[in-house]
Amino acid sequence: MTTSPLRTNSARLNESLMSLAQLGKTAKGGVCRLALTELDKQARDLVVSWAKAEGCAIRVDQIGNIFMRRAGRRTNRGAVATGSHIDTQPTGGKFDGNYGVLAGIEVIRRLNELNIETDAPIEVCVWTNEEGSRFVPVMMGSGVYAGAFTLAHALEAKDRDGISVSEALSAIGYNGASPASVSDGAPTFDAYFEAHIEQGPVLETAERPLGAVTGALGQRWYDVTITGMEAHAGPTPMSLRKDAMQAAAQLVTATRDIAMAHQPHGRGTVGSMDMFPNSRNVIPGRVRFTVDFRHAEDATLLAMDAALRARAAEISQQCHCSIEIQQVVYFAPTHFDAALVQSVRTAAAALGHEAMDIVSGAGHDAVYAQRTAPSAMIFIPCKDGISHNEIEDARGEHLSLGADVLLNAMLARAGRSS
Ligand code: HGY
Ligand code: MN
Ligand code: MN
Repeated sequence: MTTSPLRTNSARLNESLMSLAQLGKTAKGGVCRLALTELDKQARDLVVSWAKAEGCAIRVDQIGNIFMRRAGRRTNRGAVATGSHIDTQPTGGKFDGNYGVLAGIEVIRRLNELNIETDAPIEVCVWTNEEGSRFVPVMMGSGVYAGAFTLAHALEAKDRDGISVSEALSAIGYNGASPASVSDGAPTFDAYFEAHIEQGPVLETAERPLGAVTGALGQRWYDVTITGMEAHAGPTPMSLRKDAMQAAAQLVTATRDIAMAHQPHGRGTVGSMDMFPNSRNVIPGRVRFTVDFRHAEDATLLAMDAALRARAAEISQQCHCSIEIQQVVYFAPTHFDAALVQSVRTAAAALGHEAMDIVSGAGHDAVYAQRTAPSAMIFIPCKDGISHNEIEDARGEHLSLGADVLLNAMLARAGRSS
């Protein structure tokens, strides 16, 4: 006898999303809640208060990851976990990351409401600094957990004002005590699911309400520093200049050209740039900018790296400037656990929908979770495929459907004792 699939409470989920979105809300309807700021603390406190109200035990680790645990009948089984992040981009939206955490809270609320005891514990995670906007590396909390980089490397990372992760964590009171990495003894999961908006146009264009995420693009992030010579914009002949901006302009264009040469999955973005001294009648002596490369194949991502460095060497010669390229993030393309991805398709089908297989262009904490336990993601469409933008939006029926899939997939994995 197959039981009919459970449903979450869409009104309650939406209410939680809108309440959390108040913390850092912007005039344009988005959210600016950078990692480890006072606003991040308030959001963390709010989510923890909701989990405590559901009887969850709370654990905070040394990089500030929060684990909110609902007990299962068997205490010796790894938790069936879910979660995401609540830090946002400076011009972020209400749903990126926040949706995955609150869908997890809704799963716990619904299981409590239905008095369902699961075999395995259920856990909802809030991962520290997923966005990588204030502090690099990106997906920092889950990366430390999975051993992608050390706790020390993460704690010493500094923002533009020279504040370290360690100082910021202490300032908001989330410098937890429990081990932050699996290798240091952090508990491993039985499985990890993450619900997230797609942040691209594929599902909406295909008019599909659910995505079964089979994997994610690999990424390489760089800090580029170009050094020339400040000089007067008037008396300095063009042939004698060491103009760092002219060199930067060519390398920025090369970033796009390299991505375009590796379609359909190639991505190349220069998202942040500073110039010095930034005065209209001084030839720029130094330009710093970021490069974000992505691809579905690791070998191609490496070829893009080589192309960038080769082009930089040419430009350096031509412009008489030095060019330093420092790689600050690397992770290979991810393939999520096939059986767990199948459980997402099965839960979607039980709810009357055929989930569309899709590869994530964005990185997610599930990418690092997959290094430690079988992981899978559930995508829902977002309006016009727009994200990392204050106008980010998603439809209520998709938000609740994604949470329904999460609830049923997690329950199937955790097992039901009552
Ligand atoms: O950059 C990403 O893919 C994610 O939003 N951190
Ligand atoms: Mn995200
Ligand atoms: Mn994001």
